Amino acid sequence: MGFVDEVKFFVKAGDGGNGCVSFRREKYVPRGGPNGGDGGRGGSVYLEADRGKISLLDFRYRSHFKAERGSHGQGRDRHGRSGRDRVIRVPLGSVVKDAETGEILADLTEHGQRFLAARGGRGGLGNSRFASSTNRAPRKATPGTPGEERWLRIELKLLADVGLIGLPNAGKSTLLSRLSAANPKVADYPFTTLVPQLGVLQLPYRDPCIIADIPGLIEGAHQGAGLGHRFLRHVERTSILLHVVDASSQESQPLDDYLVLERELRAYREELSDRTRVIALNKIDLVGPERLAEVMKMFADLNIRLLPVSAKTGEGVDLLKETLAELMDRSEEER
Ligand SMILES: Nc1nc2c(ncn2[C@@H]2O[C@H](COP(=O)(O)OP(=O)(O)OP(=O)(O)O)[C@@H](O)[C@H]2O)c(=O)[nH]1
Ligand SMILES: [Mg+2]
Repeated sequence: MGFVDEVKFFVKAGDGGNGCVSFRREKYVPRGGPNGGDGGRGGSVYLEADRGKISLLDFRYRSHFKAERGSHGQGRDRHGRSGRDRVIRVPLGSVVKDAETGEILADLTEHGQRFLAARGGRGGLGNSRFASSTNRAPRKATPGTPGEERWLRIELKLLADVGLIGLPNAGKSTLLSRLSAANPKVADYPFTTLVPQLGVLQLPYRDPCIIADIPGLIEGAHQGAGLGHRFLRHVERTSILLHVVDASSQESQPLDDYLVLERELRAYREELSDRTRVIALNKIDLVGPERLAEVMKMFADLNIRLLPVSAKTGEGVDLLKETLAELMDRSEEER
């Protein structure tokens, strides 16, 4: 499938190496002093956000990650080598939790941002550290401390500016391919899109706008109907929700579809109800001008930006792009 957005895995940092007990042995020095070196530090395990990663797929093949242990100290005051750190690359938007308590430990949203997942153990001290005027030949050294270990969870919440939502077949993926260079699968059956897709909308004189297309939602999604509502997680952080409604369906269906979607959004997260919204009234190429006027009237009371488009022919798409650009500017000002 290529897209994994929830994983559980185990991290174990390297143990510290032990300190060493050793004494000098030289021909003409009868009682050589202590020369046991310290143990090396154990390697740590880090998670690092990487914009090149789009999913947590790597974790499907591997659930245990270990950093190298520190080497033990040796005679002649040789300290043990430190263990190498282990860096696990994760996608931007990775929310790291303690798998046992559910506590959020980190939210990795910027490229290069790191989280220390398990700290390496400290190296033990060699016996040369314990020499004193009263004890010139200490037989004491300390062991290294164990590296930290724990179970973690990552829940990926994609970072996008605009979230495309709608019933199956509304034309979300077709619209994404119009707005961006993305080439998602499009077909005339429901649930064509099974996992979220990202596209980049290039706007003149502005930062590119990232659009997330998620699988279609149906009534009862919050109770598990269809593919359920878990993919809504990926629009949680978007500043704009772009509703795609099929304008070509009969009677009051376009408005009913919209209302179903809104109910599902609310059932998922109440906070989503005050997110900026735009409605793309799609498939207008299938609708005559009179019916279009009728459908638009149904939405009039909602007081939400309504844009008639055809994702298929491209009609209205430029105006939609401009509207998104304007709303993006506004949401940046508000921030
Ligand atoms: N006539 C017409 N057909 C459209 C338009 N937009 C999409 N379609 C068709 O509608 C069907 C569904 O389109 P998709 O883009 O796959 O719909 P979706 O909302 O992504 O569907 P799911 O991924 O299943 O949720 C396809 O057969 C498209 O060709 C449009 O503007 N006009
Ligand atoms: Mg789709």
